[in-house]
Amino acid sequence: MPNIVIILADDLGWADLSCYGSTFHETPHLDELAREGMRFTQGYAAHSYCSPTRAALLTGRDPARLKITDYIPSNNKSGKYLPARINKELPLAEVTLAEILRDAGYATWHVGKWHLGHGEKFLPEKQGFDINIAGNQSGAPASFFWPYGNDDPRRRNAYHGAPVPGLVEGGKKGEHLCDRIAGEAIGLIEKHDKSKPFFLYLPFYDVHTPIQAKPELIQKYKDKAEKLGLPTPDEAKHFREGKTAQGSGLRDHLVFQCNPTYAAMVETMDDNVGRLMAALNKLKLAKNTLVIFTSDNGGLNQHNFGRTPVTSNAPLRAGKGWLYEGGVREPWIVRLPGVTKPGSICDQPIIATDVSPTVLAACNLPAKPDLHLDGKNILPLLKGSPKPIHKSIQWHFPHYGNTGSGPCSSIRMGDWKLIEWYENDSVELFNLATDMGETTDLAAKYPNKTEELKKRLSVWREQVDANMLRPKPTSPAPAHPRPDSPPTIKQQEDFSATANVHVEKLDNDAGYRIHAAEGKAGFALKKLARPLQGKLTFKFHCSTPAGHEFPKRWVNGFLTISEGTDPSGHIHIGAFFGGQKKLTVVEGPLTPNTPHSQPMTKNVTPLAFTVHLDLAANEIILEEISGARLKANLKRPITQITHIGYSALDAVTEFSHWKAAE
Ligand SMILES: [Ca+2]
Repeated sequence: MPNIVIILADDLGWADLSCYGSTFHETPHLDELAREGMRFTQGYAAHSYCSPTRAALLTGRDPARLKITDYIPSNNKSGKYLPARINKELPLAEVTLAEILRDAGYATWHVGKWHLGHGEKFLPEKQGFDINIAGNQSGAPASFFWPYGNDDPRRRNAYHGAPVPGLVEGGKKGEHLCDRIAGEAIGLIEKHDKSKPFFLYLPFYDVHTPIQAKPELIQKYKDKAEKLGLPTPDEAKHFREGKTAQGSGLRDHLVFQCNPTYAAMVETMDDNVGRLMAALNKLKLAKNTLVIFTSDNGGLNQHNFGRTPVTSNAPLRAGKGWLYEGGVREPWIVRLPGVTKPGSICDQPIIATDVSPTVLAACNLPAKPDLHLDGKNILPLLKGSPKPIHKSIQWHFPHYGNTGSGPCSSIRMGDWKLIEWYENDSVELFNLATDMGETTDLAAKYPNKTEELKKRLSVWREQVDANMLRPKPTSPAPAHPRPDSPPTIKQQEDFSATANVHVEKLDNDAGYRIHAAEGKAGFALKKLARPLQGKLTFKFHCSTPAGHEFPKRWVNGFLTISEGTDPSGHIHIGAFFGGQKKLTVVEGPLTPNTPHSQPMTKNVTPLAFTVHLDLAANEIILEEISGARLKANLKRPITQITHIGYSALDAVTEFSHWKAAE
């Protein structure tokens, strides 16, 4: 049975490789892989975001059937409707390709990004992988350089930028994550028990954000850009399309590739594909190894929050997060010696959902049509058949995307592609044979074709039991976003009293994340073993969890001290940032209106504070990391502190453990 290597890039666009037309990026090793195998010109991801494609690739089931139709955990935005519900993990009941191959005698290894569920229960080890290196709930590392942000709890939240497990040991300064991951994978191949075939699933974190690359390679592409007369990405971005795009619209984005840092990242990933292939050749395994290379969604051709755009998928339209071709069409290369003719090109549409049934066919293992309900075996195409494999291909996105797309579904049948937009019940129809850039909506010109595809899409949604948008509750939203009733005080793990908050304990010394109820102030307090008196110094910091989006991206974080749990006796010491940007000391229930406030130092986030308390002198000094200080006297002196904790106002805020010194 052949060894199986599936290399999945992250956010790599269709046009990002030289062999797919890039004239700026250099990808000699992937070009070589294509020369040795078959290159698909119309290969697709199963979705326009990460997690759904990963789930489909490993199960042969459509993301809509799996109820994973957005990245996990979803941005949960709503518009005219509430978004569809999603599974926040790949259910353990699903049978993955790793489980089938393990049962068939394969060694099964996961090395890289998992992003299919939070917590121990849903790790790759629970889905058929003997070994998992670097995979967890996270969609991206906090840093691409060792120790990958593992050392800095302030740079991550529960999903985005969570620590990359298993890679702190053995790393060194300057080590790039892609080099390390490929090195770990090569190590497994070198050491493996030769009596067993292996399945290596190698989902690189590259070339997802944060866009970070080796300085010498960045310089190489800066020089190249200059030589080619290319502008910087910030100069080159502008709106090109978006007139008919529905949702908040395509934002500033690149219309050609010119980002040196991204190009450098692409090259590093390409280098590592080369290293892996060299290792297979050296060990004389390449002849008996099926290698599949693709990506999980389209290239990020725009950037939220004013950051520098990354790549362009031109001539395709749009990018990551959209169901236009730029969001879903991918580089797709398959090398299977003895089956794929070197240098062959296939123009038939295929999709990531086809991977599992195809691998089984290549291994001569029985097909699992009861499991792989949506994927097809593409082995006939690999052998050179020109016949279509799919009658149609569908995508389902009942969400409000973080790159601007409104909720929609799409279907491709033959050369036709229809996108159905849910907010206003409209459709667009394109002919990809004559208009691969989806510039001209033909729905009005071809009403019969439009109706046919729309109907087929509707039948398909029924077949896969797709989750749909939900109506909004009819009750009016609260008019005034301030606490309007006494807080409900409850106990939560680690805290003797909490009110209006949900507390998440972070899995290391980062401390806690406090989710304040919408429009409310809340607190979490510990009861001290003995009251504190006299002079005290506290150190703590707070920050916005990375990846939390507006309106929850503001931080209003306070150290709270008190003689009891009654909110009227609390003293909150900390900062409003977001709209107010004020250092403050508040007595009593927390509100943004306080006399004890002064503007905080600009652009200091996360905020580290030292609080000096002198109860005898009735004095509080709040000191920012920058040295800015706010001094306050308490209106109502207190003689002792019995409770200490944190407060947050209408925000999700992360806090370190406070440290007190008498
Ligand atoms: Ca991705």
